[in-house]
Amino acid sequence: MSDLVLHWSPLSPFVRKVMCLVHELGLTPRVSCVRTRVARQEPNLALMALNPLIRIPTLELADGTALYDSVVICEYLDSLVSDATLYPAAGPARWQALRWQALGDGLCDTLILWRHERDRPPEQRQEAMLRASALKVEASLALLERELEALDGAAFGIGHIAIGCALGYLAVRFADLNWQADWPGLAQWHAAFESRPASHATAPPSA
Ligand SMILES: N[C@@H](CCC(=O)N[C@@H](CS)C(=O)NCC(=O)O)C(=O)O
Repeated sequence: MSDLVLHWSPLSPFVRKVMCLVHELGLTPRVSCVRTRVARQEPNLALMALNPLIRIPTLELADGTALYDSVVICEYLDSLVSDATLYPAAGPARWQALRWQALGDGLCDTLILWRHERDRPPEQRQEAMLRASALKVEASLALLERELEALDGAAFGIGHIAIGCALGYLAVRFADLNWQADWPGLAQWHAAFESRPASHATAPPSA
C-alpha cells in the first residue's frame, strides 16, 4: 500500500530526479504518482493548498505534511532506507555530491528559463537573456566534461542523478543543440546513466 503521494509530471527534470531515487531505493510500492499540471500563468489552486509556490515535485506524507522542493524530498526518501548509499555520510565526498546536485539542478533552472525565453514571439525575446543562458549551459557542460574522472571515481549517488536528469532534459528539450557532438565524453557518461534500470524507468518521453 502506498503511503506517499507525489505530484508528478512526465517532463519535469526535478520530478525525474525524485523518481530516480524512488527506483534506486526500491520505494516504488510506497509512492503513488498523481499527474499535476503547473502552468505559470494559470495557478493550480489545489496544489497551492499544499505548496504555496505551486511547484512540482511536491510530496504528500501520510500525516498530511507536504514536502518540497526536490532537494528536501530526495533527502527524505533517502532517510526511509536504512542501508541507502546515495548520500556520502560526511567529509569532502558529501560536499562534492551536494555540489554536483546543485549544478544539475541549476542547469535545469537555466534550461527552463532559456526555453521560456526562446518560445516567446520573436519581438518579445530578450537576446541578452538567450545569450546568457547559452553561455551558462556551455560553461556547465565544459565543467562536467572536465570532471568526468571525478564523477566516475565517486560512488553513484545524488550528484550523478541530478546531473543525469539535467542532461536528459537537455537532450529532450534542446535536441537541436546537438551538445553530444561537442562534449563526447559527457555524452558517453550520460548514455551510461540512461542505461541504469532506474533511469530507464523514469526516462522523459521525447518532447
Ligand atoms: N527548486 C525546485 C524547482 C522545481 C520546479 O521548478 N518545478 C517546475 C516544473 S519542472 C515547476 O513546478 N514550475 C512551475 C512554476 O515555477 O510556476 C525543485 O528542486 O523542486
